[in-house]
Amino acid sequence: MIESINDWIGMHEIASRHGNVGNHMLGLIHWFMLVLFVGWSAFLAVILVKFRRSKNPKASYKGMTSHFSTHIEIGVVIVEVVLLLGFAFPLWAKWADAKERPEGDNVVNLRAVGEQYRWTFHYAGSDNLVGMTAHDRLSGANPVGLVTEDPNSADDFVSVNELVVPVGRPVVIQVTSKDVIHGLAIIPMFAQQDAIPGSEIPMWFIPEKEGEWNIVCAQLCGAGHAQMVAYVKAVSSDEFDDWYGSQNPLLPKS
Ligand SMILES: [Cu+2]
Repeated sequence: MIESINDWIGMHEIASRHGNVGNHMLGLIHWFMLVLFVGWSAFLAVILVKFRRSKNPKASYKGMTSHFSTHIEIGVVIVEVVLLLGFAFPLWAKWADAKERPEGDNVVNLRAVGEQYRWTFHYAGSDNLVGMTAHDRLSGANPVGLVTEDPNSADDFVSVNELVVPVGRPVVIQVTSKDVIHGLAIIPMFAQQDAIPGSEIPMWFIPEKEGEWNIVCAQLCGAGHAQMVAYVKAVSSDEFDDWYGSQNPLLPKS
C-alpha cells in the first residue's frame, strides 16, 4: 500500500537491491507531503473564514500574545537537527566510506567516461583490474586513455553507450568525464553520480531484476545533452560472463 503512491505519481520501476529501500523512503515522504498538503490547505481555509473582513472590520496590531508558536518552532528545529546530525550524516558517511565498498572476485569493476555526448564504459577485463589511464593517451582509437605499459590494461575492453551488468553481483563504477560535467543517472538502479573531469568518483549497486532501461545524463552538458542516452542491460550472471568473455580488448595485442 505504501509503495503504491510511487506508482500512482509515475515513479520509475526499481531494479537494484538498495533501490527498494530508497523507494520505500520516497513513498513515506510522499505520504507525509500529502498529509502536510491537506493539513495546510485546511488551515488556510479555516483562516480565510475565521478572519474574514465582515467578522473583523478592524485589524489587530497585537497579533498573538502567547509564546506557543515560538515553542513549536524551536521544537521543529531540534527535531530537524537530530534527524540531520543523528541519522542523515552518519548514514551518508557510512555509505560514502571506501571501506564499505564491495570487494572480491564477485564484483564487476568498471569506469564510466562521459563526454559530449556519449558514455564509454571501460571494463576491467578478465583480471578484474582496471588498467591505468592518462589524459594524454586519449585518442579516437583509445577513447578512455588506457596506458599501454600497464599490464592491467591489456585485457580491458570498452562498451559505448551500453552498460551490461549481472543480476545479484555488486557493480562498482568509477565515474569520470573527458570534457565538461555530466551526470550518470541510472534511475532503475537508484544510482546517480556526477561525472567531473579530473575526478574518479565511485558509485555502486547490486542489480536485482533483469531488463533493459535508459541511462540519462543528469547534468545540462551542452546542446546535445538530450541525445546523451545510453542503456543499462541487467542480465543473469551466466549471460553476463558469456558477454564479458566475448569482448575484444581495446588495445591491440603486441
Ligand atoms: Cu552529459
